[in-house]
Amino acid sequence: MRKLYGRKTSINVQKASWILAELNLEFEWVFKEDKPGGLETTEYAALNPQLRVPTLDDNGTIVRQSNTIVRYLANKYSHGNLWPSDPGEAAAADYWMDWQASDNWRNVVAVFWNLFRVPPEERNDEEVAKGVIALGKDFEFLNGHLADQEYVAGNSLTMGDIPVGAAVHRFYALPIERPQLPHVEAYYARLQERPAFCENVMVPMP
Ligand SMILES: N[C@@H](CCC(=O)N[C@@H](CS)C(=O)NCC(=O)O)C(=O)O
Repeated sequence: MRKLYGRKTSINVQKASWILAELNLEFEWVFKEDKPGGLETTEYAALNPQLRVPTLDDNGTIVRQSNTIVRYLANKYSHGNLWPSDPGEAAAADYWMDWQASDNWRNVVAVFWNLFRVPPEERNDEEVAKGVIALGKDFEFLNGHLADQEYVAGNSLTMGDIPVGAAVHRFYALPIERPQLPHVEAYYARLQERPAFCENVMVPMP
């Protein structure tokens, strides 16, 4: 049986459940409705020593790290589709996955963590302000890239869109000021035409 360990409100878990749904792969949820924490059990540590979600158990193959899960599923179940058969296109998809997990992620965390995870009296307003500016620049960069193509690696959905689409949703869900980004907005609207995106990513913020 295929199992996905994680909460529906975690952006990293959303990537995994979105691609599973996109590929029509059945799975059983473990911890679906849990709040953050509660992962510190010896059983879970054996699956994910870092005590993080998501973890995928694909019929006995244990896969950790959200973007690794996306690559694994695309490679195993979607060659020539979500996993582009052209190596250059696959590299473009990979590039945007790495952009999300490195450059963009640290700015999302700076804002999200301060606004939603730390008590108001401990909030670092300077970090939030810097993060909001950095996020605006991040998505202006994506906006320029999407000016003449519909998805991050061309004109069809690939694995690259899974992390980036989840990050775009998180960006628009944050209570912050944003620049006008017509191409990102069109991309976000395009993703919302996909039931798998709506059901797995467009869930209320924690
Ligand atoms: N780089 C990891 C990050 C995983 C991560 O930090 N997950 C968070 C949720 S977004 C987590 O497990 N937090 C502890 C918890 O939810 O209890 C990935 O992409 O999978």
